[in-house]
Amino acid sequence: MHRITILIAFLFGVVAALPAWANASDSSDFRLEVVFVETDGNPQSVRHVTLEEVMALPSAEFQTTTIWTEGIQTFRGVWLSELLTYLSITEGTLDFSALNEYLVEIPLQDIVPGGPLVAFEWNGALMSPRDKGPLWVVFPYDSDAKFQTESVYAQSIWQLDRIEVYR
Ligand SMILES: Nc1nc2c(c(=O)[nH]1)N[C@H]1C(S)=C(S)[C@@H](COP(=O)(O)O)O[C@H]1N2
Ligand SMILES: [Mo]
Repeated sequence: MHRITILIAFLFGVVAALPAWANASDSSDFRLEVVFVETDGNPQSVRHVTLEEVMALPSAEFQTTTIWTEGIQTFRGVWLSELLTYLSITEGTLDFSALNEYLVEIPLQDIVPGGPLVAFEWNGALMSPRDKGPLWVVFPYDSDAKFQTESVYAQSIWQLDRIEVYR
């Protein structure tokens, strides 16, 4: 084959591969799994929430430092309280788990606007699983000493992919 033919074949290959590559990096196949575990004998039910659904909810933004980063960070996302309202979750025990199977409970009474934020944007960009995304629960740590505790750090779950509701 001529060198030019090889080059053209290579370019066609690159162009053909582009859509798959773009999809892999834009988290469009991400689903947040919400499992309702009924403790009174009813069957459990599962709901899947897309990133687009989360991003369409009323959003909030704040700036804060974190123990994982250097300097002031900007987070944009949905108050966890807003997401619970969207999912009609008003009672129960809530366990949050991540891609790496890390699991933590966040007490319902602590889930208020100005508390945990389900961030989907960090410093103006979406987050890949590699940098704690696509969803990272963060708190406005600098706004109050009550957010600078080991238990709040433990509730700052990144790569969130599942919420279990026991009611
Ligand atoms: N997805 C995920 N989020 C997580 C963790 C984890 O292992 N996986 N560790 C938690 C705990 S126990 C704490 S104290 C903080 C800080 O973790 P680090 O000290 O490993 O950065 O992140 C929290 N969020
Ligand atoms: Mo921790």
